[in-house]
Amino acid sequence: MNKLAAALTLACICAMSAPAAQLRVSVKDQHGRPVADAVVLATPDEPKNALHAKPPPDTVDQVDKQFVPYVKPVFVGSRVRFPNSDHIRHQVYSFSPAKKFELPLYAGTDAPPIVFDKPGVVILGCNIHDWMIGYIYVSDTPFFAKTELEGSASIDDLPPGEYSVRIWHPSMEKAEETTLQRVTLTADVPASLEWRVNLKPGVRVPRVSGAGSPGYP
Ligand SMILES: [Cu+2]
Repeated sequence: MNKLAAALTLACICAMSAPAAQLRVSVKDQHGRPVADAVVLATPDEPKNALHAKPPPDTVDQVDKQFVPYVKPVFVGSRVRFPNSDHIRHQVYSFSPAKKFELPLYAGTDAPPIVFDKPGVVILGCNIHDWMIGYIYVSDTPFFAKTELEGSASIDDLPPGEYSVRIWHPSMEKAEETTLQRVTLTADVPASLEWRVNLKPGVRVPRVSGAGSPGYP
């Protein structure tokens, strides 16, 4: 490569890497306890040229007769596979308006991927194991994250600007629209937002994982 070509290449790379902002969030419940599995959604006022040309393929596994992860946020248009890591068969379905589907009884990785092409909450169930419940949150914005066990999450590589940010959790008492917060994101300093949300008690009964759980044919 001659010097001019090298200089041009460098200029292109620099132009492409625009400064990005970071948003850190913390979610707690009415008792001040950290809330895991909350989806955080940041929507810019000005539509941004989303860098996510094609969403990466995602998976929701089935392990020990539970959906793993319990909550899975994906960008609208994403393909999701539902591998079955159990030694029994599952029949995954959803009746949710955002995506109605049913995967006939299957084992292993036999099931074809499902495309989630409409924003909204998709509640997953299994026709064989009534207690199995999981959620796919189909996001209308490419800028989202999910809180970890300590109730925190971070959305990186955001174009600077004005944003509306909301959260969603399967046990939240109020609609996600009530959680809206405004924030201005700049490239130099990470921004932080906090939420305190009321969760309905005792919605989820996690099953003990590991040996001893009986199998079904
Ligand atoms: Cu099942």
